[in-house]
Amino acid sequence: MVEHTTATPIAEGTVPWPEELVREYTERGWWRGRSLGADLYEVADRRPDEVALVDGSPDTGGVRFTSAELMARADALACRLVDDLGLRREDRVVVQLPNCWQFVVLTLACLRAGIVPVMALPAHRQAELAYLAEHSEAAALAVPGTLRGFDHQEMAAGLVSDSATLRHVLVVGDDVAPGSTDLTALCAPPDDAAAARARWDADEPDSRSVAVFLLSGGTTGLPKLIARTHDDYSYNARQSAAVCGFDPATVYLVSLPASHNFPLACPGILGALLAGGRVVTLDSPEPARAFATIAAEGVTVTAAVPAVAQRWLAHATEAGAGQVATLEVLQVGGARLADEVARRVRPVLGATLQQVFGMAEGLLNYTRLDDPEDVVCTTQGRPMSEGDEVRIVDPDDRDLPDDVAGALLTRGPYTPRGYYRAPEQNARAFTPDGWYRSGDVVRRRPDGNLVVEGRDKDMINRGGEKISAEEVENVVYRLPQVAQVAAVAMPDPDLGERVCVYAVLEPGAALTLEEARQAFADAGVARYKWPDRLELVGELATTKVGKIDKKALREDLRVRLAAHPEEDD
Ligand code: OOB
Repeated sequence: MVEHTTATPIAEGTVPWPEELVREYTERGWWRGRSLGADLYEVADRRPDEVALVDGSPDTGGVRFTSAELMARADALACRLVDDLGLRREDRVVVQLPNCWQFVVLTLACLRAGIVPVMALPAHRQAELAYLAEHSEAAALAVPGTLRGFDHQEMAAGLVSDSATLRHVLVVGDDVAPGSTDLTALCAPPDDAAAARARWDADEPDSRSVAVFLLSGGTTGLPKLIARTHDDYSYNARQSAAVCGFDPATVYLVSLPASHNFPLACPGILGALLAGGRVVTLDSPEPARAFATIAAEGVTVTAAVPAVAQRWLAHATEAGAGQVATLEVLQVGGARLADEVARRVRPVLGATLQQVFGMAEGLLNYTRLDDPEDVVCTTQGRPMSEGDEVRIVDPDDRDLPDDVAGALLTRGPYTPRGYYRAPEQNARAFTPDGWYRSGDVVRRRPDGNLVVEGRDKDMINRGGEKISAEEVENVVYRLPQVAQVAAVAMPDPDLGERVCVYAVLEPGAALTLEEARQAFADAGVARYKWPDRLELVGELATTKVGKIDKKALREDLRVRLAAHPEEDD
């Protein structure tokens, strides 16, 4: 056991917006100057007895809470986190839960108490979680007991014993080990709901303090944390809800991992609740289960990545679309949706497609529900807020005219000015006057809609999950056989992209794809980052300045795939 240290205050690591913009955002009503918990109560108080949360998953399902019940449980959990576990305002909790009602109650409890969830993914393993806990100086970790055959509770116990700050493991599951805390029990209704509420009403977190930490899409060796404040994240969810037409009749299905920005707040769980609608959680987007849940709960809107949308289209083509008759809007984002697939959404599913081009760093672009079919099927929409600033620039940061593709830079009322505790990365990813370099290559049409043409960042987008090439390369470099390595995106009909690793070996050495994947398992890295294909080569092409030429490698891969599509090592 290591000695526990006390976490340093969050504010030290965040980059605030300039004060004159804070005034402007506030004057224009974008920032409300109050906590997300207060926003949620304002809505819940108008419709306390309406069902706000339904859990549709087999393990945690059968749960339906009204708005009043949901908020009361969140307040009760907030009290217990503080009184029973000793957590304090600004303490961090790494949240690694599947989509379940406890995820929602925990998130709302954190918002009420000013405890900050760090939104990890169920797919993450020791490597990612240890880093997130350390970098955020987390005091607690919330995990499922076992999920898809993996014992998260055991992993969490190991992380706690190696960590200087982690003190608690919160578990959702039947077999809570001694030493762990049963999160479901901690989410029980309060004895005195009015008292629990009054406590947090009187002790609201500051609106400019951090509400949640999101994870960056990954271009560096280690993921970056994005500190989203109550002011900015509330606006993110409310404005999204307005643009997407969310209202009290909305029934929103969350089947993508809920800790992603898209299903969490675009408009997602928070947007649905803030619009007075209902959230239905489901722990997988598997088509048969998703369709059955849509039918059972009368789901009106949901979010998918293109890979999921394609599976749903295939399922509907085979099994019919009768079960999704209530579905009015299918949001698709996270990766480029092919125009041909986009065109099939309305005829096959009977729902309006909405393309969403967003990022955990902020900027959200949506096609609008009344846009012409051409806009909906061939563009990724336009910024949701009047406050969004977008520039499309050439390699020297000079603005480009409409219809010419260039790098997308952005600033605005819900796009933070820097990553958390990352001054070096901030110097690269943000300009001195606060523009975020998204790494996306886009073109703006004269009608204002953006078309994503590609990217200039070293990232692989595997079915919407972002993988840093550098992170993959760092793991492969641990193998003694390897002299040089480069990870590149490999085109894939189902996932859009997969991970291909090019390696130059030491003289006389050998390496198989299986051995390379084993290195990822040994390092405790999430499975979606493991290489799908290995290409052994004599040398790696370099650019004029001596950097590995990834463009040339992608072209080489295209040629190899055309010649030997099935070969994978
Ligand atoms: C969403 O957020 P992240 O942070 O996982 O990834 C952001 C990156 C973007 O920079 C872009 O490279 C890519 O994902 N992306 C898209 C896209 N939506 C995201 N590329 C092409 N077409 C799209 N429609 O992925 C995210 C966050 C909020 C809402 C929706 C997606």
